[in-house]
Amino acid sequence: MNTKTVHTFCRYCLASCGIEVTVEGNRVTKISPDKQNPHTWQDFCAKGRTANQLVEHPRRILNPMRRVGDTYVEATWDEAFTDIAARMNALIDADGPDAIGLYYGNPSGFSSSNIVFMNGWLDAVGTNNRYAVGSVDQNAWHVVADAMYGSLVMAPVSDIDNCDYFLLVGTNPAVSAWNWLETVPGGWRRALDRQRHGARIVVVDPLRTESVEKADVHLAVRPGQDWALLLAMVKVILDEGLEHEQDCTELATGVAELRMLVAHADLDDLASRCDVARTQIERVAREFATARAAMVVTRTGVSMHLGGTVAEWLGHVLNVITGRMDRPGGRRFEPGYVDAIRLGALAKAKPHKSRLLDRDMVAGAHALSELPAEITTAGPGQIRAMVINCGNPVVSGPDGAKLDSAFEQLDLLVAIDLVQRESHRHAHWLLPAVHWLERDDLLSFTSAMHDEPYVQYGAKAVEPPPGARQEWRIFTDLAIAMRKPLFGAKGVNGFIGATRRVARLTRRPSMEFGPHWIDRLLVATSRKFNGRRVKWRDIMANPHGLVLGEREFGHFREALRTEDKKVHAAPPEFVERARELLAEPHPGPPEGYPFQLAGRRNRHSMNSWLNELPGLHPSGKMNEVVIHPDDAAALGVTDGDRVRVFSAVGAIELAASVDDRPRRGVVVVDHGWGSRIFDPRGKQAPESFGVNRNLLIDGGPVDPLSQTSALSSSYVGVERIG
Ligand SMILES: Nc1nc2c(c(=O)[nH]1)N[C@H]1C(S)=C(S)[C@@H](COP(=O)(O)OP(=O)(O)OC[C@H]3O[C@@H](n4cnc5c(=O)[nH]c(N)nc54)[C@H](O)[C@@H]3O)O[C@H]1N2
Ligand SMILES: Nc1nc2c(c(=O)[nH]1)N[C@H]1C(S)=C(S)[C@@H](COP(=O)(O)OP(=O)(O)OC[C@H]3O[C@@H](n4cnc5c(=O)[nH]c(N)nc54)[C@H](O)[C@@H]3O)O[C@H]1N2
Ligand code: SF4
Ligand SMILES: [Mo]
Repeated sequence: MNTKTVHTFCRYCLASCGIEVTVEGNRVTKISPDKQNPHTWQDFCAKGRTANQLVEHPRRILNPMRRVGDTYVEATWDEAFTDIAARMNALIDADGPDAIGLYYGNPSGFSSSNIVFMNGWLDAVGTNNRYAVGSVDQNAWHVVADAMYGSLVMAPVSDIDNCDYFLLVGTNPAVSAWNWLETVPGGWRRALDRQRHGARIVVVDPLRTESVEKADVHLAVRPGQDWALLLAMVKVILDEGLEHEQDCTELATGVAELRMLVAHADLDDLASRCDVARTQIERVAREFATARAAMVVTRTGVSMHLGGTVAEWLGHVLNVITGRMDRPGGRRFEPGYVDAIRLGALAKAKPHKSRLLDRDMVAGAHALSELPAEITTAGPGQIRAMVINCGNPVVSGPDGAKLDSAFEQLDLLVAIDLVQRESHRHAHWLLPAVHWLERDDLLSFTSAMHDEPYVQYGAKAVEPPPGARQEWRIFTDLAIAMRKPLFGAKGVNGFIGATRRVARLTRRPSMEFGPHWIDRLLVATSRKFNGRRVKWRDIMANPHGLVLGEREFGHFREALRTEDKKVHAAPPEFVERARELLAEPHPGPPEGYPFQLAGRRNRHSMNSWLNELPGLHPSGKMNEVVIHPDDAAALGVTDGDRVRVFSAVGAIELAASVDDRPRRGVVVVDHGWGSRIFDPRGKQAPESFGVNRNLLIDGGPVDPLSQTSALSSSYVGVERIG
């Protein structure tokens, strides 16, 4: 049999590990780390190693499937587009374009073309009902980047190898691989290497995580109270004059407002809110401010709370006021070969206020927590049809039961995915997607997130099943079938049709308009490194990836998009929200729900998927609720007992694991479990792995700035069953 080796990179998470794929015929037989990759193989993990198991998933959707009663039958793409287009157009004719809604999830960002063409289709339809994973993930960061640096996508990267003091807040890089909105290959390993040379690692986390175990200092913060902890550190630094003079005057504006804010805050009050000793806060603040080189990194443990944006902001403030931006060992701006900030500005969505709650969009989308009511509440603008693009919002978002029942009421639900998961239960159409092992991607939009100038072509290793299609193709064909101009630009559909005819006549598929045209254009107009622009043929000639130049400092100022070209250290809306939080009573559990529910990621799962792969999880593996021994004793719960965890909106039953990793009063249930996998082709019973802990999260309260739900700090009760 024909054997070949393909060098490409894993597209499950932003670690983007370089991999070597052995292919026999059209089957992947082995995936190993590509040690010739000059930049990104070091975080290689079992998820990448087993990626072919998803490609060959026994329940994979192989052709479009249409719901008929309680079962599905396979159909052609023509039948799918004709039916979906007719039904959507009828809804639009009757109710207007907002009758169509769309949710897109995390994997959409790992394709170079998905989101571009999805937005093209959304603009064709003209709907404002756009929902995204951001409100259960990184919105706080977008909001902060926009207000402080003038761009939603301005992502400072970690300069690990020069850092002497790591303050890691709400992140577990030992598991999640230092890759949330940045790609720092082997980031955790490199930080530990610095530690061996004298650097200190401080981790702020309510749990004693794998990262905490290696850290020098653990601050076991009360969930959702990082804002108080970080505000206290800002206060110590400003009150004691430990700030970086020059950056506080020349780089940033707003330091006077920060001083005013902290003047009103009391250290003992803040310490008691976050439940970290005042002396410990003071010590870490002083050490951080006076370290030769230091960085604060804030991630999802910070953002998934009602005060998440303020905490995210204060993390950035600490970096700014102590002179950590654009300096060795701090947070750099990597320009990348593509100017993502410029492209991001071009792609800005039209502003829109949500129909029922009158809220603005955040980063081009409305909050997932608003979606159920937007579907179930009658009136102009009600969503009647939905597309789910790479997502599992019933499991990843708040109050999954409410969203599930809303989906059931839709006139039309279309899911684009590899398999049928929980959120696709009520789908009228299942459209088969293409796995990244079967897809070419040039992820130029994330080029500024790598911690050195880098480019690699994500070559496909195998051909997709003949019935599967990439999302860009699906959105293009759907726009054509609906007779709505892709990108909202008149004439585009006709032009695409013409290129398709030329491609057929000349038998040159590349003549057809598609994402490769955009890739070529982006490379042709890319930034120069060392006076030279990378050429398409250079990229193709370097399948292991190509480091384009040195890590450079000095690009941060020029990248700022604020009008005065300064960092806005105290955006008024953040200051006001901080004052609101300061005026709130001290956090405490409501009657009947004494525990805070935190979450965790598993090295071998990717959010709500991959839990089912035999190569990653022993069969029958479930999630558990982790309870501190003192709490367990008070509840009369012992290790392995079945317990019920309940909140005002839901209840789940699972086994207890008694363990002193969480702080007292905090129970932990890993997210991403409890997503059934259906079998639309084989008609076997659905398989289920664990329970969905997000059924316990009330979607009502959100962080007003980022519209994020309290996914990691909601209150619950626990009781032993039987
Ligand atoms: N409680 C709690 N909730 C959380 C989190 C948490 O830490 N705690 N984390 C949050 C975070 S950070 C995130 S990013 C979200 C994730 O939330 P989502 O993005 O909504 O959900 P995922 O679990 O990533 O599911 C992705 C789906 O995309 C499918 N898929 C994979 N690749 C492709 C592809 O190439 N094409 C198509 N069409 N489909 C594909 C998968 O099969 C899966 O069904 O969850 C959030 N929810
Ligand atoms: N193996 C694996 N890797 C992944 C993913 C995955 O699902 N699996 N997902 C990828 C994605 S989409 C993302 S966004 C990134 C996320 O990357 P990270 O943000 O690093 O994600 P986690 O590993 O969940 O770390 C969050 C930590 O925050 C802690 N935490 C919870 N509440 C609080 C709080 O109130 N305050 C503080 N200070 N800490 C708190 C949790 O205990 C947890 O240890 O990881 C990416 N990498
Ligand atoms: S899933 Fe694992 S192998 Fe893939 S990019 Fe992330 S860390 Fe690397
Ligand atoms: Mo995420």
